[in-house]
Amino acid sequence: VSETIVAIATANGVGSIAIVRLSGDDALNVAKKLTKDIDLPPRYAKLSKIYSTSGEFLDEAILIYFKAPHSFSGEDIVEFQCHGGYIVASLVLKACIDAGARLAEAGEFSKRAFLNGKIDLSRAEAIAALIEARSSDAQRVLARQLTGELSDFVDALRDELVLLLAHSEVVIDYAEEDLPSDLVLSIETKLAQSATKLDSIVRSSLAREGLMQGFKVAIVGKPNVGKSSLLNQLLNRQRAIVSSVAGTTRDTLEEQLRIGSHLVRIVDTAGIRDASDEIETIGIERSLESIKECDIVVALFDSSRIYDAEDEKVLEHIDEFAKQKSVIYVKNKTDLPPCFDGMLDFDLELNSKKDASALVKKLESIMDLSNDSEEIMLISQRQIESVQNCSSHLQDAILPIRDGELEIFSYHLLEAIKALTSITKGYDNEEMLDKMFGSFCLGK
Ligand SMILES: Nc1nc2c(ncn2[C@@H]2O[C@H](COP(=O)(O)OP(=O)(O)O)[C@@H](O)[C@H]2O)c(=O)[nH]1
Ligand SMILES: [Mg+2]
Repeated sequence: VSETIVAIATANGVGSIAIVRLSGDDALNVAKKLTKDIDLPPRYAKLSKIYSTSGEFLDEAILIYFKAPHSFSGEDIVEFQCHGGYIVASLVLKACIDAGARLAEAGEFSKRAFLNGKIDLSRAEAIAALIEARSSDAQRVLARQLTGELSDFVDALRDELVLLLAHSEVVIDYAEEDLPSDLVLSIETKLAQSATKLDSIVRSSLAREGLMQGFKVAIVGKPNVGKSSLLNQLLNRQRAIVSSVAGTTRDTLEEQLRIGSHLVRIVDTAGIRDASDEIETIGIERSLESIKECDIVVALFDSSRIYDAEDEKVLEHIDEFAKQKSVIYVKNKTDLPPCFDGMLDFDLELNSKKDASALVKKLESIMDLSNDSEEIMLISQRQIESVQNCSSHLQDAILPIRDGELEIFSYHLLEAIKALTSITKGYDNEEMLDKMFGSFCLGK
């Protein structure tokens, strides 16, 4: 018997409708108490008056009953579509609690859906992330996961690995001789191919992290090149202090904006130079940290001043990471008489006090490239760790199978399967055994 839980499913605030959702064995009883016993056939939308447990009229609402197991959670669910706003839904919620339900914990409906086999873990994660998504990039990635793309991949690979394991378990248990060499070779190849595939999924997921988290863009350059002006221009408001005094921005400032379908987290940094005091030193360290952490670097140079040691320092710091990220080299202050004499291949020319649209366009085209990949996308640290773990055990299984150390091979393969399985569900040893005996006819 499951406790009956209740929660307001819609966001808090003024809106036309709010949904209160009950789930559990007693959901229908609770609903009947509040409606003074209406008849609720499953899957019908039924208009009814709602009363508190002391008989006070609260609201008129539409009730829908989803009979177990045909509901989101797999349990009996009743949903009240009551009037929105700040008060009505919370009164209906309270009435449900007075009638015997308890307040749901965060994620409890989804947890029950998982426990009842309605969704696997990767889908549960996708639902949770979809609700929090702040860009249509993230929505696209999550929609793919919701359709079961990752689950299907995990299940298919898992079936193959379980079969490999079954081969070796059979030999360990029933034969004293080695595996045939062509079988060893095909197992080795399968292990190596699978590990390569998993590594490439991790790599491409990390490279596209910006789709989910927002792309981190760092504006860097020596003092006074116009970094803060550029941030303000991108945000369309005076967020950062702009002044002709070098060293005005002493800390990093992060703001969010949307460019096309992308969420961007833009960071304005302290100018990179030999600092004049302790606070500026810390600010500059943070600037360097931002270069390291960002997806895209916007490197600003002042076309009205000569190329100097400070510009060179900026280039050095960028070069350290240039291979791993996109760098946009910008010649700024092009409205002033040119004086810059550095040998640099600029991607853009700007007047950061006036117009940043050329940069916006460039950023958008770089971020659009991330959307092109057909590769499976892992959306959480949990998924990434599981896949990495699986891959490393597959690699560790290669030598043992070659050397005929079947027990070590089995151990690593089993760990690989466990890691993979943890993405969608718990590891089930019974199932492995069923497969093993189902696919081999031993005649013993
Ligand atoms: N003429 C001109 N001046 C600019 C431009 N961008 C910034 N400035 C000026 O350069 C000075 C430093 O700008 P700021 O944005 O604070 O530079 P930061 O130190 O790199 O953040 C300020 O006086 C700005 O008004 C530009 O494109 N053209
Ligand atoms: Mg500044």
